Amino acid sequence: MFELPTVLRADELLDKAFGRAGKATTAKGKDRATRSRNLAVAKVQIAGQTIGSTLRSYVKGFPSLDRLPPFYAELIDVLVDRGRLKKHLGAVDWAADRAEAVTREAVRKIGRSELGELLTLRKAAFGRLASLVDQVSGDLDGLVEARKALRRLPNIDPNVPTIVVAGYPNVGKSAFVRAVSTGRPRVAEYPFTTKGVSLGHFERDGRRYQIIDTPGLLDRPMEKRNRIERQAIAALAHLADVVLFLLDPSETCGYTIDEQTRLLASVQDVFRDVAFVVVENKADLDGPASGHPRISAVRGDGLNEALDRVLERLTSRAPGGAPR
Ligand SMILES: Nc1nc2c(ncn2[C@@H]2O[C@H](COP(=O)(O)OP(=O)(O)O)[C@@H](O)[C@H]2O)c(=O)[nH]1
Ligand SMILES: [Mg+2]
Repeated sequence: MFELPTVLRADELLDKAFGRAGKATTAKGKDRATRSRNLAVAKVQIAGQTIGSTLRSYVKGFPSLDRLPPFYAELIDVLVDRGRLKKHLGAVDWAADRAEAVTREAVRKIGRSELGELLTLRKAAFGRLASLVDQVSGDLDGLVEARKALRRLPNIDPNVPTIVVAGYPNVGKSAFVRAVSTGRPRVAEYPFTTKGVSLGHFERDGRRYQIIDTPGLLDRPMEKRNRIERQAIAALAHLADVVLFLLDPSETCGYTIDEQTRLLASVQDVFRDVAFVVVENKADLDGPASGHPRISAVRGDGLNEALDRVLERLTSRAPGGAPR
């Protein structure tokens, strides 16, 4: 989801900075002393600026956590400790400032130095830069880990109206998502289920909608959830504009209609502020009628009508009744 900079660990950053500085082998100047002094200045500047600008790019490259859409903010809270991430970024920002200050100071000193002091001063500057980077090495490790976690977030657009599909396993959720979305739904990694989310898109009247199925999250009783799953579900609640709940009255899914109705009630309890549309799938098979619209995801019966109902609920939920 997030394009985050590759974060170097402390030793890698020092290799990069001092490696670049080492490539400078000559400098201009009217005499040998000036050339040597200018070369020492160049080496310190290259090393210091590489460290400063690299560290700075990490601070700029991480998403500003306070301004994220609630869906992502909630997910990120489960994946990384936001307080610690802030602390890591603060430390790295401080080190970038210090690297620039150390560099300026060393350059000034070297500019006024005698030929005999150049090597000592240059080495002292390198030593100070190295110890600065070492001081934030734990923070850089923290950023490396945070980046790994954040990159795994699914690419779901919180600004596109979103339908979340729920219901017991084998009621036909995947079949439905496949039947109504254009092309094959993409399966995106979702950090909380082994199967990922399947994400489909469709268009109606020139507007784009996304429909997602989250295997493992909204397909069994809510009571049995651990804390992390609860938070993943809470994140989904921010994202969902409508929940489409599928029942399977044929019970070929392996769950009785009573069990399915109980699951519906418990999902409704979690998604309190979200509109629900309930439909019965597998209309091509025998089963008791329950008064909900009947569809068949595999045969295609009633799919457009089901989507119409969903879109009605979407529009009626928007502020002032205006389509969003
Ligand atoms: N007869 C019939 N079978 C269906 C229908 N929709 C899904 N199925 C079947 O039910 C099984 C489970 O479907 P799937 O979409 O994987 O369910 P999910 O676990 O809820 O995603 C598969 O064998 C599907 O072919 C339907 O409308 N009619
Ligand atoms: Mg499925």
